[in-house]
Amino acid sequence: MINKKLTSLFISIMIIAAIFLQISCKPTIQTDLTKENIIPKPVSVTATGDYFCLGEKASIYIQGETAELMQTGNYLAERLRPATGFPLEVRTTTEEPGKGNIFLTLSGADASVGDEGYILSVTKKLITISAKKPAGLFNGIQTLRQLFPASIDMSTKQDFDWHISGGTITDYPAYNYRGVMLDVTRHFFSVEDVKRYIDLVSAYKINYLHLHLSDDQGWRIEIKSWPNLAIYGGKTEVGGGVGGYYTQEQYADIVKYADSHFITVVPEIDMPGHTNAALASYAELNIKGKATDLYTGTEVGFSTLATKKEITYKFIEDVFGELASLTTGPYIHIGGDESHVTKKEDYIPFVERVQDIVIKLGKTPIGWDEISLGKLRPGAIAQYWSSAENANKAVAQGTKLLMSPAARAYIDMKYDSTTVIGYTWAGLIEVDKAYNWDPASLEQGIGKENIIGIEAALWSETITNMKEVEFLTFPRLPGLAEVGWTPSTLRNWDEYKMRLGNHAKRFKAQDINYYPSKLVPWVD
Ligand code: NGO
Repeated sequence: MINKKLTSLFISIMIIAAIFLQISCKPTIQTDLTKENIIPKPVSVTATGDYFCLGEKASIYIQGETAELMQTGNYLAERLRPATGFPLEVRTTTEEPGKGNIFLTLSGADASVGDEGYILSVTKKLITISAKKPAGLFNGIQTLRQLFPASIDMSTKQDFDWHISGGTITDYPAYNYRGVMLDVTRHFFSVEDVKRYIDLVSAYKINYLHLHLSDDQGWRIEIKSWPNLAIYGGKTEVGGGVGGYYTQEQYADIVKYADSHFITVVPEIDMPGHTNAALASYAELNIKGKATDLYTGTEVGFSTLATKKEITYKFIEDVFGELASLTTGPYIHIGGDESHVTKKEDYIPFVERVQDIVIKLGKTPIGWDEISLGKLRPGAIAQYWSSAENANKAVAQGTKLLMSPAARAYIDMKYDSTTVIGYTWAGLIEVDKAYNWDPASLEQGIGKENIIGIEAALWSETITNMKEVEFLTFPRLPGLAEVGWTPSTLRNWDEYKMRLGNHAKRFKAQDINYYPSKLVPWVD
């Protein structure tokens, strides 16, 4: 009798538990995958109307055992664990896992998705991301994160139904280079700051981080063969603050962290202008052999290396030699902008020789658009920022361009006249202006075939801390990331601004200090 009662009680509990589970996995919001607010907008999305529910028992399965795959699986687990509170173990497998799991695989994706593309399929049973390369899986993971409720980005456990809409996303980038530049010279930013920046920008599929490591106001990377550069030249910054520099160990740590987010670091040592910090550190680099004073102002174009002295090229070989050995990516940026006090007849052979130094080290030189005044070496890249004439000169030499037109992509510009920080020399850049342009039709004579990609540039004369970095970066960077990722035929400001409005919740979950532009219908 007692046994019978116990059995029926057990059955009732099981039924209630089953109903509860069912209810707790019922989506409370829409389940149409095509209506999700993904940024950058994917190439193709089809919906089934179904949904997947992530439960406590879910694991992340990776097919294959390479360290990079494992790292990618762990990355996803680490993103999902805090808010879900689920253990989300990462396991390897040789075949498709059972119901309720996430599956990352390097087989099954069509070759047309390329090195960075992915296919994300969500069924009631399984979430599958397939790609040709781990970078593609990582990009698929960024999309997946955006399919969960925004609370997924919170750092503490949230009570939520972690369901996502069913369907298939096939996606790959329009441009291979989607970068952001951070100027760590005018004001110095710590290793932790740079890592947070990497965290935030990688969520929008940015894959290059250009670090502007030297300028008039500071030298920010330890060079063992020329130690004074960092010790003395890194002492201060704009406004006279304490400045700082990265030791080589710290810098290597940044590069490693970026690599683990599929972001390639591009180091820049600006020359022959923008070199006062070096000229203050070593007298012999000056034309007159006398060291300059450290500089904490914001003027540009007043300094130059002694382009006719051999010691200058020894210095460059040493600096780039050390930097190349710390660089896992293909590029070294040689600057070359605004060398107003270098004579043109000195500037041209200088830039040509410096390109050769970089190439000899096995790296590819990039320089600001002025470098196209000289002969550009095969494979070199010119970064268009202000002169369409220079950009066209580069194209005429068969050189590819990295597009950073100041009036669109300089995210150190103010949003509007009331923005407290930022510059105005390239105009005010509201969120729509940063979004509403097509790199391939911006300038006459420059088409998609001439362009490797785009880069947002954040110069730091007017910003001193991460809150300010975030304010100028968000929400313009997600838009610029979409300019680089999504085919222009699929982009439209009126539709984009609705998607962007839905990212406010995500910004808040990550404590991002963003600019709440009036042009965007924010959904809190
Ligand atoms: C210019 C200049 C930088 C300034 C920046 C400020 C380039 C390539 N050189 O861009 O030194 O910091 O504008 O917006």
